[in-house]
Amino acid sequence: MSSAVGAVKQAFTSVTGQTAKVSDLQQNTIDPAKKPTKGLTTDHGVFIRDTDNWLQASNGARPGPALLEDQIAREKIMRFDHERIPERVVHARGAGAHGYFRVYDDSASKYTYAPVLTDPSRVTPTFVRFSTVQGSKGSADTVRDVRGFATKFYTQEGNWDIVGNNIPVFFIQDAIKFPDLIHAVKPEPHNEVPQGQTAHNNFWDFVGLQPESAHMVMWAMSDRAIPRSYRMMQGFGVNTYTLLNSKGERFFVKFHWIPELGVHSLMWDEALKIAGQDPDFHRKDLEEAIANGAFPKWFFGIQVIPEARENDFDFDILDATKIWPEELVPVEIIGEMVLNRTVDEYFPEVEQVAFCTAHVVPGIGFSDDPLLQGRNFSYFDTQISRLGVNWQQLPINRPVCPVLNHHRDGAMQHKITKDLNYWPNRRSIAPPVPANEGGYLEYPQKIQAIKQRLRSAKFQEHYNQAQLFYNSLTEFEKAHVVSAFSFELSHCDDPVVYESYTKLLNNVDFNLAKQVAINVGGVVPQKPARENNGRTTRVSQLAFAPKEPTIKSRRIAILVADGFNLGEVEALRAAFKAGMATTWIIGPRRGVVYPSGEEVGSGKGYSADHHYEGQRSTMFDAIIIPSGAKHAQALAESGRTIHWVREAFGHCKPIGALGEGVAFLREAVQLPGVQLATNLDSNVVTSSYGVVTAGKYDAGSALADALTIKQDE
Ligand code: HDE
Repeated sequence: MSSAVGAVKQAFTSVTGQTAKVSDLQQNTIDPAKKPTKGLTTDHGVFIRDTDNWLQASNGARPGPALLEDQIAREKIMRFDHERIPERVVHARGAGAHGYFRVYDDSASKYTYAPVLTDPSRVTPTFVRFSTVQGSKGSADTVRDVRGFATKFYTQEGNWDIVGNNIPVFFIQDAIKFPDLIHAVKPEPHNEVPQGQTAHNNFWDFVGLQPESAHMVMWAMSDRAIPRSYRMMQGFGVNTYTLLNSKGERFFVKFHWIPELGVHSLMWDEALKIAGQDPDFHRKDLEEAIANGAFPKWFFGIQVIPEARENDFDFDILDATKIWPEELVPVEIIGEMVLNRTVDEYFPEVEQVAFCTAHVVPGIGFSDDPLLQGRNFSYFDTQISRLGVNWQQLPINRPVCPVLNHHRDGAMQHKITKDLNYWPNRRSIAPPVPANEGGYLEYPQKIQAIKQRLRSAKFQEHYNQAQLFYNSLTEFEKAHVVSAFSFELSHCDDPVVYESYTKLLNNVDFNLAKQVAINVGGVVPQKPARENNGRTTRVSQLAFAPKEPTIKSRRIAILVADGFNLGEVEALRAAFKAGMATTWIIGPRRGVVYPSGEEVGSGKGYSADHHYEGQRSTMFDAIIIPSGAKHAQALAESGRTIHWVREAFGHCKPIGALGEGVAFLREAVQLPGVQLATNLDSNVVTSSYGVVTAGKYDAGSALADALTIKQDE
């Protein structure tokens, strides 16, 4: 095993991240290393003598009929037959990790009395599950899709779940539309195609007839839907919740997660390739970062609107297809979450974790957001069919505070609760708790209403914010949106579908609609359908760049052939390690590669982690080509390595080259505009198009710094 891979594997097992929830889970964790028995047993605890041969009636020379009587074989097979549970109807594919949440101070106490949001001395354990939406459990990670970002806070007052996404708005305004939306999004019913994509007639048919989706579709066609990493995406509660303070005042609130590392995406071409090269790319990325101690971190923010300002906006603050632009309602950062522990076993933790928007704690409440109201019903209901009515007793779901009530029985009841099981009862078992002692208090909201089905007036406007979003992107982000629409609509073969969507797009942006319509054969608009309505500041991903550029947790490849400069590679590795990046040596073979001065085959070499085909440049954030005459020549003679480097350049990755490596790079990247170092004796760094080169390496020089160029630049 190569050294870097070994280090990662070793670190996986040593990460502890002990929180109250992790200790709680340990009651249910079996560690075979601690030898809980001397060996194999049945589920009822009897030692098993032979687990390889089914009991049979045989004369010993040849097999005879298998005997149904073999209770050990039967248990083994029957238990296996039922290993699967239904996958989630949406968000089936996911990855999870444990962590903790804390607030910086009590500044939110003006809005809420929930200790999880106001008590800085508390460390609240969390579990987060990230997911894609459309694909099934076995689909690829890097598909174009919305990402789920669901957080369970195990607070001392009970569990609180923010079941959010990485996009701040949603496709529909009323929960009753959800089954229609998801039927249209999912693979088409006649042939179950496509998987992990929305590039098909039914999705575009639906959203074309459903203009309230326009804003969300813009986000889904942007770079947000192909994140570089779960660790580099924002999270949003999306729905409007409420906060209640100790004076009994109510506030409307939206929840935000902002990643410490900034918001970064893959390029579409990379995403496509990684889906084949490493379908578990995001899952592994999360594990690898935690294992290396580069714990993913998000700042937690709230946007707050007091009740008195509820009607002050030209959109309805209960409409989940709208953001609250930050110029109007700033995000107040009040805390942070760190993920510091990978799971021990996927199924009991990531698969069985079950979120529910209705899980709130005192001081936090709901609003009349019609999407949220429906979600509050749906999540509990879906867990019943996925996990059974006692789903909240599962180790990953149970709170860290005590639970006592009069709910009883049901499949897989794990608790034995003594005494009376109803209220009121003569012994005062499990009495209700008054609000001043912690009982959940609903806000006494005044309601004067007519029972009816409706969309209120402000819910009828659908294009202002779709346009605001597009206007606020940089030119290259806009170009990506044009390509995404063109890809998706090209996969629709029904002209009714692509013609109607290209028509709709003109309500968002004239140029966008024109370009997409030309590309896909849609309806090319002749003039803009409406006025252009301005920009907002915190929508483009560039707005979230970290204050200090960082290489923390980035994957950097050093591309070598026999004859490379060993001293340089070792110095670079040390520099990257200090910056908490991981370095991967990619060579002509996994195993020994020979530096200059060593005879090939002498056995005295340096270990490569992968060969050129094993991990392509798509798998890395930056690549480096060190010096070494023979090595550079060997690289230049291989079509494979030239393609490897060209792809990195095409994907706008930072590329570094030194000495003779520069000549190879010139060969690979034949662009006249790219400036490369020419003097082999000089340590002066040239830098253009994200390509940084120098004649020779100067330990700690500008080169390592230059390599921190952000991916988006
Ligand atoms: Fe969900 N959603 N959803 N959703 N959702 C589910 O619950 C639903 C919506 C989100 O990692 C299901 O446990 C309705 C918005 C995430 O386990 C189900 C509506 C947002 C996850 C369900 C919505 C989400 C789910 C399926 C419209 C972003 C995965 C399995 C009213 C704020 C959680 C499950 C995990 C999962 C229903 C809309 C996020 C069926 C009815 C808006 C992250 O209950």
